[in-house]
Amino acid sequence: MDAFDPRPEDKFSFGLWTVGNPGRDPFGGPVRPTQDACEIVRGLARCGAWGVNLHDEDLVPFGSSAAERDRIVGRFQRTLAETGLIVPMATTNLFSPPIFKDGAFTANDPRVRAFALRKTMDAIDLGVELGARIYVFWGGREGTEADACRDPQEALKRFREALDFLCAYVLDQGYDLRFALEAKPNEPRCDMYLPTTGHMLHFIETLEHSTMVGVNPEVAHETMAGLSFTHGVAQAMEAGKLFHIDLNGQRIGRYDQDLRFGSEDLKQAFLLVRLLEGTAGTEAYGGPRHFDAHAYRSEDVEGVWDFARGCMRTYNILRARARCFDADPEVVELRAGRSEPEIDALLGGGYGAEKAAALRELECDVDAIAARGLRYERLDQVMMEHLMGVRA
Ligand code: GCO
Ligand code: MN
Ligand code: MN
Repeated sequence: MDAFDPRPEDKFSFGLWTVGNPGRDPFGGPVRPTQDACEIVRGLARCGAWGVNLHDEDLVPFGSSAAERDRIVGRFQRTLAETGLIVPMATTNLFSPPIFKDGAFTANDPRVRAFALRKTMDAIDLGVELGARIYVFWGGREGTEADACRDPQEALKRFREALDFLCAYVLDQGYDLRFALEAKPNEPRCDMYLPTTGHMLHFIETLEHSTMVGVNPEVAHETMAGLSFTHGVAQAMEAGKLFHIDLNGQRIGRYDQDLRFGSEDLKQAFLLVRLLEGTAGTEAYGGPRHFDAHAYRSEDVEGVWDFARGCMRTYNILRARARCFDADPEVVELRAGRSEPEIDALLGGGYGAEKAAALRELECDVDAIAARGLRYERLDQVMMEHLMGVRA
């Protein structure tokens, strides 16, 4: 045990499908045995995790009878009570069953869309029964290869209709549940609808019950698109829409790698943890820190727990490094803004004719301002030295 080992107050969670991933890929079958869901919960508790998330089918196999479902759920609930783990988030598998090969909520066949709604209502009931307060929607197969198969505007309308329906279902049942939409640019489809967190943030504003819907951004997904994950997350936080987050590791330009958190993109991971923890003085994120990642295919079950501990330790180490960085007097000085209250007053609080006139009168030595060095090289190097552990 050391200061970086996870504790329940760190709010770390894993999906059953993450540590339960048997190492299957498009080129080869499983390399690890399928672990029983209750065993996974016990393993997570031993590692210091706080929560476990699931798709309906991770726990209750597709096509189970009602009696079978209740038996499985009862056993799972007993294991949760025994270990103290909670289920903060649940979601629906709308991508594995072959019926969803053309998408679920956006599929052209209305019977597929109806089945998707029905499956999601059942999965919401299951999630709520297990205590989930957040419900994730990842548009697994909502996309195309043959793009002429449907008008992409129609796809958005269908997606909206489905979410409006499901929000109303949740309200009708009196459930205390919020939705979090997860974007991904491609994979498994050639192009997915609503490919980035930015697309999602706008789409949410078009929903009937938009206040109960936020985002679940994933490191890998935004990085696949070559975007700054930290900036996307910051936009979601600023809008009060960061309801959940999927942490993992990813290199730009690759398939969805879902690697151990921080293993490939340490600088971005540092900036992300700094943002989430608010070490620079901004408001911290209070929700679950969920790892949507899996162990290398080289690993046996013991290696899976090395992977899980690694995700959580890296997060805690980065949090400690970010605190040191933001408390460093040199950093405080390098980041100090130039405050000129009179100009700030002109810039803030909206337009006014007098302000416009005052702005026109303001003295601005453009050459002197342009000639001033900003010392961002030094700032970034100091950050790197904190990150590399040579500055305390
Ligand atoms: C992926 C996604 C999924 C979702 C999960 C929960 O690329 O496979 O990240 O893992 O996060 O289905 O919605
Ligand atoms: Mn993913
Ligand atoms: Mn994900």
